[in-house]
Amino acid sequence: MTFLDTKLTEDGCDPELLLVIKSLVTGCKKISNILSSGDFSHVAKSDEVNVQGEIQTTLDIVSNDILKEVLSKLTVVKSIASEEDEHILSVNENGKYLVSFDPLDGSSNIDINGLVGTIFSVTSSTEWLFSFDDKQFQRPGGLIHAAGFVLYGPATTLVLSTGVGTNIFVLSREFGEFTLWRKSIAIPPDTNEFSANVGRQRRWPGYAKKYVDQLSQGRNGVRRKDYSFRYFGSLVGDIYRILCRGGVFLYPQEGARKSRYGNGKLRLLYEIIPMAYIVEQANGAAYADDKRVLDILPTSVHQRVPIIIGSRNEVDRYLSKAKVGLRNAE
Ligand code: P6P
Repeated sequence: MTFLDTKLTEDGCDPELLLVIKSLVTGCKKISNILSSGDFSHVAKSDEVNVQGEIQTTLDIVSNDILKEVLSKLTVVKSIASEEDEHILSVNENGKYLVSFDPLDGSSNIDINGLVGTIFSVTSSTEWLFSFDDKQFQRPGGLIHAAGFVLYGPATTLVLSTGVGTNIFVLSREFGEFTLWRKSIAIPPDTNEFSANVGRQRRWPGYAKKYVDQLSQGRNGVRRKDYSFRYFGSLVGDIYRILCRGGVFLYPQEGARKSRYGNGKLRLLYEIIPMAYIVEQANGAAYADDKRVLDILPTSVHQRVPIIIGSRNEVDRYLSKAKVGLRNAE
């Protein structure tokens, strides 16, 4: 029994759910090996554009194929939703679980040797819907059974929650498996670090602009303390830092008519719901405007939402502005 098996079994993880998680982890170990192999032939831009309108690297495609291949062998999996595929993939009509993933989040950072990762979540299937029916994935994130992400950094780390806290495992190259590194993560409720693409601030709602302006004013402004700005341009990297030492990450929706991010940039089903689950299990908070992420009912597989996520007290301060701003905008 591996370290991961032991910990998840101790946490009361259903054996069939454990099988799905282990298969995902096996796929991520393969992706990690490719990334660290030094074979940059996979980094090349393919001539493919995915459903998001983003040019895929061959590693996006390879990672997507690896995860679909390991999951397609499991009779307990009914359907798969992937960022890289327009439509869901049917696996087994009688499967118990649905799996959603972003196979290689932040892949635009590969050619600068930046942080990338795999994000996933597992939820129950719906008996009366066919395996090819997208409507199966229209379930609030609060119902998921497990969420995690693997960060391919200097070390390959697995962040995982099955509903009894959030734990961090690190891939031991010696043993070839993930060993428990940090148990029951607790995100500090306050922080002095914030994370956002402030190059897009002019497009944000007024309350979001005001919130970040006040952070930038530091001790000379109403917040009366200085803040640092940290941004990897990679959701897995920014959330991992927040889990380790606190912080708040935001990607608001953009008001400009021609902006493609009118509802935000990040995808609800396979990026934001798993991250919200992981962060809440670590005493943090995650909201899309004034709505708790895990209460939102997804309406489509590739739906985008705005997000603020991280240290709970900091998220609450943003929400107090958002609620006023949204009321005034009505
Ligand atoms: P921007 C990566 O492409 C990604 O989907 C997330 O990993 C990351 O948080 C975000 O987009 C970065 O977006 O607009 O700052 O490059």
